Amino acid sequence: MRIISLLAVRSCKILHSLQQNAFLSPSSRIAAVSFGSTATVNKNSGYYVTTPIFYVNASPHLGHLYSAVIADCLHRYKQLQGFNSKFATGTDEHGLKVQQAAEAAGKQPLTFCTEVSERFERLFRSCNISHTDYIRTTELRHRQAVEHFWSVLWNKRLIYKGNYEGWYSMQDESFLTPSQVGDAVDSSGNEIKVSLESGHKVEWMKEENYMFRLSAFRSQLLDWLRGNPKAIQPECFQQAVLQWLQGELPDLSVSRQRSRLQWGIPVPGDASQTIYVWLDALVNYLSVAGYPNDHERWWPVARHIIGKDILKFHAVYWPAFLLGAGLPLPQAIHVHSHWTVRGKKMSKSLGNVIDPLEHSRTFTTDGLRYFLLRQGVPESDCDYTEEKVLKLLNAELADSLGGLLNRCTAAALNPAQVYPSFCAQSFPRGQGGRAVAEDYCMLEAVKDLPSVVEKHYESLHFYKALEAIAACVRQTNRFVQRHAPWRLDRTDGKDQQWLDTIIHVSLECMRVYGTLLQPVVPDISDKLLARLGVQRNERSIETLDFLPRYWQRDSPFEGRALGADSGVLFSRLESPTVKKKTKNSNLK
Ligand code: ME8
Repeated sequence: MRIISLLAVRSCKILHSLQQNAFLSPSSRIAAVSFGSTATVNKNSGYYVTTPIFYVNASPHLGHLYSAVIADCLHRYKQLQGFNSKFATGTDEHGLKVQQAAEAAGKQPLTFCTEVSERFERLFRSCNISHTDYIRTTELRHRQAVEHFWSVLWNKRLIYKGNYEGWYSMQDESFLTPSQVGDAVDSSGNEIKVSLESGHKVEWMKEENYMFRLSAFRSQLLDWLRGNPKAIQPECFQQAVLQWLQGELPDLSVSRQRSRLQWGIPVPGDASQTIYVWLDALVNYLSVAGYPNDHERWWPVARHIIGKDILKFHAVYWPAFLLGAGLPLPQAIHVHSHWTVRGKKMSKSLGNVIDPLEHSRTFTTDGLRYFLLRQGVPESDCDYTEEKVLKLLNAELADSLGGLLNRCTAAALNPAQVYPSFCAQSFPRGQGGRAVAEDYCMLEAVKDLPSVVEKHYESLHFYKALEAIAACVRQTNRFVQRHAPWRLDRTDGKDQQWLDTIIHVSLECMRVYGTLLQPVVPDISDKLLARLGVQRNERSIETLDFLPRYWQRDSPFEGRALGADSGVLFSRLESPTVKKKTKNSNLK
């Protein structure tokens, strides 16, 4: 304590990092204290990002792909920064609603789960989701992790046998207090009780089962959040959790009678009970990290991407379980909001569920990824319509970025098909050349772009990063338009030098855009960078050195042959195509 207060006098930054580290494992805490600050990022320590594991009671929809694309983008970005990054996704296969869905399909639960899980895997593969692990809760490695985790909590007397009586929502697999329940009428006109948060039907449940001492963790959870303002991001969700923690926090039922729920992991030592599906599911993050024998490397660097619907499970139950088990808490929980379709929640009954595979075929994989990240705002719900997708992709990928590449690499302007030379007299650092004030503004903007984009990628505000890139692409298009290189006289030496300079600067700008866009649209970026002749080992963000010739440094690109022309970067999408495809899909 004395050491902490002395350090605090010296640096509040260090105090802050020590407060954060109050929740690290003892060994990591010692390491953090001895290094003084956690500010220096240690890339060797790795990075571990997860998506929720998705229920297999229904096919994947757009929202599932959205979470996976966010996590994929973060993972790819971290890899570009040189981190050894691990990325896990998968399927949540136990519980009552999966049991009932299998029954309704007339299939054995495991056969049913395998079929749906494979649909998720196919979708992710086809959308370039580059996960390094795919976990299914029916796997043996997971069952062993859950059993071990349960035994740790049991041995610490944090689980006890009790009587649960209260409301339960099967759709959410969630227990609710009376204040979280309201009245509604179902489609047949019957009066029912529903969860105020999700709108799903709830039922009264009375059972003897195992309870977790959640109430004992309230003050530790509050301390964790108060000491870690970025534990849950964006901030509005951290505030929501702090609010919940002001309310009642009853102990949590963590098992169901096996007679009611057979499809799940039995409680160790009591085969008459099945482990609560959320406790089972949350442990997946540890299973992937190698728990219980080999998790020291990955678990302390874990970050969860989740939708706002499952915040309580991740920001209250999960940290309480982890604290109980003596494990470090996740580095951060990144929350995103939901997609609606024409202003309505996606639902089977409304028939408006968006099939992401179908739409990735219509708009291309990169097109759909770009749209989701360009339009998705973590703090608020976003609306999906095909017209919006079409308009955005045509404007930003086909016309703006694709058009720019086309102009600067077309044989008419660049007959030698090289990265032409930069002429310092035409574009001097001071005045006297042919460049005008707006051109210098553009250089400033593109020079700053990597740090702007990195800041937004880091906070998962991808839409802000993409907005900044799109604005720079527009500036570069204006730059080319302004100087109309096609009007220059190639027989005039000075004109030729200026023409080369315009193209050189434009290609340099595009090299920056292509590099920064890699985590979002990997195929398009690859095509763009390959066309510019940028080798794979020249595509890291760290070594991205924009327009070195302007700062009187050598450029490895100047004079280099361009890569092969593999066609337009992104083909314009035609409305009738979209309409026709949509019509067909509606007929299915
Ligand atoms: O809750 N918009 O699985 P789940 C954006 N198995 N994202 C959406 C969305 C929408 N309209 N709808 C769903 C479960 N999502 C549990 C998770 S984790 C240990 C267990 C995304 O199949 C979002 O990430 O219901 C949400 O949190 C998740 O899918 C819920 O998927």
